[in-house]
Amino acid sequence: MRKMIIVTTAVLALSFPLTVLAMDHSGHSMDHKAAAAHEEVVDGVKATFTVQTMADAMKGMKMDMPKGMKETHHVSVAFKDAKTGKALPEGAVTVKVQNPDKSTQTKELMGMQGHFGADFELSKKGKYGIMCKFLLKDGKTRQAKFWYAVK
Ligand SMILES: [Cu+2]
Repeated sequence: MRKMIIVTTAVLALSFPLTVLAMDHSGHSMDHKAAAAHEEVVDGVKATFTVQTMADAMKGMKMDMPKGMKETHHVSVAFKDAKTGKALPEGAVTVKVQNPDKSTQTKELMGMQGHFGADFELSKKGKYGIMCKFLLKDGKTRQAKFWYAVK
């Protein structure tokens, strides 16, 4: 199934979706082995992000690069209880990327076997601001953000 692009003009803070889309994730059973791009403890939850090129992400999934794909990077995040280390696999996760030219892309991340992921177009060199908003089962909405440089 083609990925769904959530087009939203509203600011992320006001448009946090409460639903998790049911998608076909067969074949996406990988763990992203890439080094964490960012790790942050937010209000008792440890969020670990990875950013991989699509080529690397596809290799990890043993899948071929889909033709004509404009997305260049796979962004994923996994959550754990910071105290117990217990995985927190359920929730609704949105990532907003601020491009080097200040335009933005926003996507709802899909739940994929313990982590959440989506593909973004980071095709220009420069600094991307990656902002993540996540609502986990405890009913709290948390945020994390970091910079990712494309060289
Ligand atoms: Cu993934």
